[in-house]
Amino acid sequence: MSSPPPPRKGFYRQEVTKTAWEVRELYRDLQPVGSGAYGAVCSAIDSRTGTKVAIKKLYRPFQSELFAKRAYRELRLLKHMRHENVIGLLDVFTPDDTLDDFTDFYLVMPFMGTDLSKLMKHEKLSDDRIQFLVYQILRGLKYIHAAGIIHRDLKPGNLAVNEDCELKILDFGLARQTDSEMTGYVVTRWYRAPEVILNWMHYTQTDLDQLMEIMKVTGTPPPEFVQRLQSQDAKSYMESLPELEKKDFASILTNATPLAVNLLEKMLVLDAEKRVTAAEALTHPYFETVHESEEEPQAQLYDDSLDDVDLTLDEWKRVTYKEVLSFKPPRLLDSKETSL
Ligand code: N61
Repeated sequence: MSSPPPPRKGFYRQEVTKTAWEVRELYRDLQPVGSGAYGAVCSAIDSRTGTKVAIKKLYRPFQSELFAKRAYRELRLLKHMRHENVIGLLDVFTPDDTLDDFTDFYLVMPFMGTDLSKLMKHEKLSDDRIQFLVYQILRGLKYIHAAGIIHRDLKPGNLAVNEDCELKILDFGLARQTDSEMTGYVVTRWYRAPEVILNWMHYTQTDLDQLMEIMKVTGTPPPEFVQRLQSQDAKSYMESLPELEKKDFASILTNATPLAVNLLEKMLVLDAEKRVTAAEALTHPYFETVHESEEEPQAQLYDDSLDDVDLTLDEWKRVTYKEVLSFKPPRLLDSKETSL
């Protein structure tokens, strides 16, 4: 039996929950924090700063063209993001020496201790904290949308929060949601935007039920909305519905302040073209005490020209390897400043 080659210089090997991790020596004390079909995440300590980081190892990223495209896209997206309210990359590395050997890479980002889904289960949030959290969500979304990127799975579980109530938008996407996880009275389906449901090509009863729950509040849309729908199935379904009137939000949201109700009336509009944008919502009087236009930057446009192309596995490897090698870490900030 030949023994495995020694780890790359400056790297060490360790088994974490039955899988081999080979990471830079500066990341100490690996602890598993989550896993799924597409990858696994560990927390670690960056020994240069003593700060906690999250390291994601993608599961066999070059096992198929589809996996490779997904892995490439995640790396490119994360490399593009430099904003306090969006997850960004601190580091990316491969333990493989050459393009020919390239099989794995690891994404390093700031560690976030909890998410909004867990936070909401454990505590009742005060109005001030809700205002600060929603402000940060919209500030992050304004940045992401300016890049031309749409988050199609924005939900409390994808909103990471730390002890100081600082929030970052991310996309765990460690596994595909199964149909059964999407069925019944479950949060996994509550946050789908109506246009995401309506643009989906293979509706299940669950999707249609969810759309109905939305329209019980927003009312059914006018015919001009239905005409704009791309899919004939979606059109036929919408035309078959009895007309529903929009509910008075103040009478459903009895615990919300009048300003909050006013903002929600503008955000929860079925027709995405008539809905306020994240950038517009930030200027709403609800945020008067926290909003500062000059402090709400927009991303540069994201180049997605490779997102819809079919490359061979070797080509995906080459473009991904190039992205790994060309990564420049963000400036290491001193402890007074916030990271990324
Ligand atoms: O968040 C991602 N990937 C990601 C982000 C995005 C946008 C929000 C920019 C659209 N798209 N994609 C694909 N990956 C990721 C998320 C969480 C994670 C590791 C990777 O695990 C933790 C991160 C921080 N703290 C604890 C765990």
